[in-house]
Amino acid sequence: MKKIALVTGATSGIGEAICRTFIGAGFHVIATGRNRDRLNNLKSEFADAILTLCYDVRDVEATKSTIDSIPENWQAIDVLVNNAGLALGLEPEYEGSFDDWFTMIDTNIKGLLTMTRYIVPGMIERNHGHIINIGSIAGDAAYANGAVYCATKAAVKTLTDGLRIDVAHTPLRVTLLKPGLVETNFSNVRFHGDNERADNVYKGITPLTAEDIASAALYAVQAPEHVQIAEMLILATHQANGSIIVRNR
Ligand code: NDP
Ligand code: 8X3
Repeated sequence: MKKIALVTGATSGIGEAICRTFIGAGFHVIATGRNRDRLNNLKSEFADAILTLCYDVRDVEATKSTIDSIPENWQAIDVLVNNAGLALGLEPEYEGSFDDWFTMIDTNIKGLLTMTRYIVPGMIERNHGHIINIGSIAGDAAYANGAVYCATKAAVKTLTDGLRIDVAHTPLRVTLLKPGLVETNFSNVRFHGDNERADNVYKGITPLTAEDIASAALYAVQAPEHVQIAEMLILATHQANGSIIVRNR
């Protein structure tokens, strides 16, 4: 029987790459996101290998009713990838926007927690499953002007560690992936559509690609059942930590 992976934020970047990589490895994928057009494109491309679900992870009721609507033959989810997330703004903590902050907190922390709460009980019942949370180097230490985003990713680390403790008596595995700079739509979103500013983030360095992170996710999932890849920090070669990036080498 084919394995099923549910990926949040599958309409772009890392989430979309994980969908493609997992389908390439023989998975059936439940791709979720808010952008109906992009979900429809994935459905046209992958047909029966994909189920698409359109909802906002910040909306607890919509999340529950959408998950409840999953057809029976897609319900036995083997892998949950909590990827949906974003950074908004790059400003000192005493100047940032409340809207930006609360959107990050609602998406990156509360959205991840909502998905975990609704999907993991089925895994516990079936005595089988793997949860992959997308954290970040940003969760390891604050960097200038990024405190709230960094705090959300520090929370993702703590929630991942806590879940790993809470399922340690079961065969479930819990993995935290912590990428550094990955060139996706991330910076365009962070800078509210200022594409020139976004492009500058990746100037003078070869950043990671979304496919690099998808390969790491697949590695964790394909490890033997007794091997739990607890955490992976994945950086571009010229990035040393959240603050130190050596450009033009
Ligand atoms: P993208 O902007 O390319 O993708 C983000 C995805 O999250 C999109 O599919 C987006 O969908 C979805 N999303 C955002 N908000 C919501 C929401 N409220 N409900 C449902 N889906 C939502 O960025 P990345 O692929 O780079 O980001 C993916 C994850 O990786 C994030 O958690 C990010 O924090 C993390 N990360 C990124 C790094 C990077 O450098 N790029 C490095 C480390 C971690 P929509 O089109 O609807 O907005
Ligand atoms: C995204 C990586 O360093 O731009 O989480 O915050 S960084």
